[in-house]
Amino acid sequence: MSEAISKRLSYVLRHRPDAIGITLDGAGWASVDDLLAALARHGTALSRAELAAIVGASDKRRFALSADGTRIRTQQGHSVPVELGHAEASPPATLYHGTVERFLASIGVHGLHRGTRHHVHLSAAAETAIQVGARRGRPVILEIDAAAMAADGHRFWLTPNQVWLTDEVPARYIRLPARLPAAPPRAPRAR
Ligand code: HQG
Repeated sequence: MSEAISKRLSYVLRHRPDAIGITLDGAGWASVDDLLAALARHGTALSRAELAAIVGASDKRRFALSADGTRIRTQQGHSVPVELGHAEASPPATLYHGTVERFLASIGVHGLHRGTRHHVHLSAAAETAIQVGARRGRPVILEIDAAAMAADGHRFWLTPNQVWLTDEVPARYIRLPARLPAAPPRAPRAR
């Protein structure tokens, strides 16, 4: 139940606030009162305590409540125009991106693009990238030469929940690591 509500919150706060008739400010914040009233009008009655519990339980700290508890936003992943004001930061030498094999040919030519999101999402930990890639199938982990990107003037931002953001990753900074997750065993061929 709360996972379904969490997904609905992500959708509304990142992509379609208009779907329930609320607005976000320039930094992506919505009024908690407006959000709860709008959700109730659209069939998802939720108390303030239940909302706080969902925010606290989110595995990746997707949501943030303002210090006074009156506003809520998602930390990244928007397609609506917001300026989140995340801190620009100097990245570790290597960052990781999890994807799947079917995207590799295109990524090899075009690099990593942000698609409908505002940024390309990267992580300092390879394990995180494995989880991100696994949403789509057998994960493939790309190593990003973040040190070279930064030296060449690419900018990076770090969200409070430790997602590294950048505008794009040109193909020349992307390396396929040697250690890929093990392939599933092949069925023996009939002779
Ligand atoms: C791929 C979730 C072809 C890219 C996760 C990815 C993350 C290309 C997909 C966060 C490409 C975009 C972000 C190119 C990139 N050609 N495919 N040139 N460039 N791609 O969901 O990084 O649960 O927008 O590899 O956990 O997968 O939403 O980005 O597979 O943190 O909080 O295009 O979303 O967090 O997919 O995931 P996405 P992502 P939440």
